Amino acid sequence: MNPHFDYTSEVRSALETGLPVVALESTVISHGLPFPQNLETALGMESEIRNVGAIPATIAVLDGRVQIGCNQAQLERLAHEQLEKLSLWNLPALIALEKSGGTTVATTAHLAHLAGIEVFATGGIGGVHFDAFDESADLPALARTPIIVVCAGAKSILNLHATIERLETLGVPVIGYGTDSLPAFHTPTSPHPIAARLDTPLEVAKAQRAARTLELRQAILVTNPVVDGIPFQRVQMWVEAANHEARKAGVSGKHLTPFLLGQLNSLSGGESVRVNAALLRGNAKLGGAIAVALTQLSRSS
Ligand code: PSU
Ligand code: MN
Repeated sequence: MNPHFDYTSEVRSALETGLPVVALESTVISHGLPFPQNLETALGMESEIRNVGAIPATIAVLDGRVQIGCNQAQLERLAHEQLEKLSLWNLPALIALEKSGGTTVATTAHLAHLAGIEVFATGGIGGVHFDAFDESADLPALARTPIIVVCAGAKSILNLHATIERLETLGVPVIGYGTDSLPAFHTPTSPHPIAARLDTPLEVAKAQRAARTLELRQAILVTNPVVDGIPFQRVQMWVEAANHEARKAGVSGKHLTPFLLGQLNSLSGGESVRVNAALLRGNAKLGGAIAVALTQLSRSS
């Protein structure tokens, strides 16, 4: 048992008895979505996972303790309070200072794997920004953390071409779930072809087993197209305007992603947040189904 971890009793017993568990990140609650959609979506993702027979474990840091699973009151804190964005570069210091915050994809993947969780669902991974030298810690974390990450592709605020090239360089297995092109978060398709396609949770579970048996250290990145998305060109227009605003306002570093998402929300009249919430729920549901398939595979072998 890691001395920094606090488990909810539900998640602890699920992990001990080998029930399917899906990790969820919390930066999307603390920084990615506005209140009250952030809380509604956090609860909605948890129920999608339960509905398919798995246990959700939202991961966050509260008062310096790593939470493996959050209860309702803890989710409310993440949704209401002004908290830190916890990436790997500030995690140890903020734990030392007993701070609280939402964990990014990089941090959540690392902590979930350490807790013995095999599947993690999120919205969009971080990647390569248009701003020179700004590359998310999510990419190298995916390169060294053997966990399944279900996402809707990379956020449309990123340089998608550079992001997919970087994933290839890092040797991260990228799967199109029922698609042959990289989903672009708010949009189900993009002009970028994807390396491999799988169509069922069982196929993904088998790919994960193969990756582990072959001793790959990378995550398996399952990209799941949003069902009721926004056309690529329209999102691109908003993204260009948002990036322009960011440069004008001099926003950079860890503030850039939340700033751009906020800009998209106002430019789209709330449409981007609606789609963001919908894709998060869809990814949670698929993560749940994959976790269940993994358990079934383990039992049958
Ligand atoms: N996707 C969203 N909202 C978010 C994020 C992703 O729809 O808030 C977060 C994730 O936690 C991701 C992080 O890991 O943004 C990437 O931030 P950065 O580019 O600073 O690494
Ligand atoms: Mn960054």
